[in-house]
Amino acid sequence: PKRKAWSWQSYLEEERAAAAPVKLFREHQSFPQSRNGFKVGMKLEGLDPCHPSLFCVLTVAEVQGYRIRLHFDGYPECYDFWVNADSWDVKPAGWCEKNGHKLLLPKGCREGEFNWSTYVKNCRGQIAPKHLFKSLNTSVTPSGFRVGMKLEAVDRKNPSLICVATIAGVVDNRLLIHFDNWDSSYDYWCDASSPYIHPVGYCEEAELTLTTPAEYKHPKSFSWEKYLEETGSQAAPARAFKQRPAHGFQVGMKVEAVDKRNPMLIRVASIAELEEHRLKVHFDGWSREYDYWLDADSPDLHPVGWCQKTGHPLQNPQGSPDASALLGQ
Ligand code: MLY
Repeated sequence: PKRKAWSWQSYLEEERAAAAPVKLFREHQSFPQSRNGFKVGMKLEGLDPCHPSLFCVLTVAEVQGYRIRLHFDGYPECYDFWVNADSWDVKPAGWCEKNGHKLLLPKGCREGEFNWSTYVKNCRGQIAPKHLFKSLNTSVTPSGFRVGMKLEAVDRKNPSLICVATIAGVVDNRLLIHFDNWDSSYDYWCDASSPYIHPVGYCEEAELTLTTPAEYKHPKSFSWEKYLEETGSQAAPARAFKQRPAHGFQVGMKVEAVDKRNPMLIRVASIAELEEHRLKVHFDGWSREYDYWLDADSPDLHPVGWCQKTGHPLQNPQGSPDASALLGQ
C-alpha cells in the first residue's frame, strides 16, 4: 500500500502534540534570514569543537541546507564536524592573524611559513569570501570582562565541578574560559549571560565546593584575596555577569534536533525533560537510550519546519524519506 508522505502537520495532529513556539528559540536556532553561501572546497578558519581554544585551517567538505561539514586540512575525515552557516565558530582566512589568535596549521605546514594566499594557490583551493560570515561585524556592547580576570566557572567536561578560572580571551561578546593550571583542553567560549560562569565568591556564598587550581599548594585554605594577590590579577566584576532568563520549553513540545551520534542527521524530536538552562530531547520512534541533554540555546536545536525552510533532509519517525523512496513505496 502507498504510504502518504510524512508531514509535520499531520504528525502533530495524529500525536495531538504541539510544535515548540518559534519565540522560544534564539535567533541562531531559528529560521535564517539568508541562504547558506558556502561551497564545497572553500577554506576558512574555525574552532575545533573538541578543543575550542584552537582555531584551525578548515575546508568545507559538504553543504546540506543551512549546514556545512568542515574538514581539518591534513587530518583524517573522522574529525570532520557540522556547523550552521551562521556559526560564530567559523571565521574568514586571516581572521586569527588580525585578531592575535594562534592558528593551528594544516598538518605538515611549518610554523612561520604559512601564508593563506600561497597555501590556497598550492592546493588549488579557494578562500571562502568574507561576506559569507554572518557572525562578523555584529554589534558588540562592551562587557566589563578583560583578559586575565578571574572567576568561578563550571568545567563543562566535568559539570559537577566549579573551578578557579581565568578569562583567556575576549572576542566580540564572547569570553574564552580557561581553568587555572590545567591545559587548554577544558577551555570553552561563552557569553556574559552563560549559566556556567560566576563571579569570585559565588561558591562560598552558595556553600558549594570551589575546585582550586591544579597543584595548588594549600587547597584547603584557598582564599581568593590571597590568590588574586599571588597571581597579580583582578576578579571579573560581578556586574559584568548577566542573568539569562529561563527558557520556556515544556515537556512534549516537538522540535527538530541534530542526532548527536550521527550529526549529519536532523530528526523529529520531543522535549522529554527540563532543567533551568538545559533540556533533554527524545527522538520520536527511537529508544529512550538515545535521548540526550543539550543547552536550551544549542545551535543543534531548531523549530519545527527548519529543515524544510533551509533545504535540509529531516529524519521522520517512520524512517528516512529517502529510504522509502529507495524501496519504491
Ligand atoms: N578527573 C579529571 C578531572 C579534571 C578536572 C579538570 N578541570 C578542573 C579543569 C581529570 O583529571 O582528567
